[in-house]
Amino acid sequence: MYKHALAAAAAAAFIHLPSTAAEVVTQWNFNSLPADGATGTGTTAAAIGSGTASLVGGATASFASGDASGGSSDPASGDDSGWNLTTFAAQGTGSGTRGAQFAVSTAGFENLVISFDLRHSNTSARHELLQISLDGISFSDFALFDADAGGDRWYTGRTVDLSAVAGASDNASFAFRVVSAFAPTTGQYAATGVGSSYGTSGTWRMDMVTLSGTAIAPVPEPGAMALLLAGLGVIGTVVRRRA
Ligand SMILES: [Ca+2]
Ligand SMILES: [Ca+2]
Repeated sequence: MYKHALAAAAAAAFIHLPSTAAEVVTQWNFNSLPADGATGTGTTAAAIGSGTASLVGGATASFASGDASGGSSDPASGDDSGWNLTTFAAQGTGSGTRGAQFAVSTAGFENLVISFDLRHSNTSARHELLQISLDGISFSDFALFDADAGGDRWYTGRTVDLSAVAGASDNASFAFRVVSAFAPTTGQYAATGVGSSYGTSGTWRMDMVTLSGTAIAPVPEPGAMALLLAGLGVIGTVVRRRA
């Protein structure tokens, strides 16, 4: 019994096992803090962690209910807002240029996953591009989503896995965008609603924009590693002598 306790205590002292559980690095829920009972007010400040949400390409935004039209995945009730984007590009122009940008440092994290909810109005663009940037300046297309179930409804849990993207991890300059895009091969925006026509005043309402990851395990310094090995050797000697 004693030798097991000794070994456990020694191991705990020398070995710090890193956690591999995914955790939220930064999340936006767009809800007022403190809650004010009005979904028409909200915030672009991160609810968890830190980062900067901004509009790109001439898009404008207000706040509107995150519960309407089936609701986002936000568990908040009573004051659940979404970030309501509009003023999109004219038909046939500006694919991949208008929407929202989120700058988040991934310093200390790897195995990154981005997820978000997006409600498409009927006259909004049916296709959304997720773009990523490793320097916070130049963005490249990473994933295209299609709101193929129609408009005036939420698409929850849009997800991209960045674990295979070299340079996304541990990067203080990381950023991503969600922007409207032409339907593939057409050079035109498709309206989300069946029978609807695309219009620049269509809306995209965002909620639960989340970057998750796992903490990067610290690399032991050579001195610490030597100490660890020496400690394990001592434990082994003690255990053998007491056996
Ligand atoms: Ca509010
Ligand atoms: Ca919300």
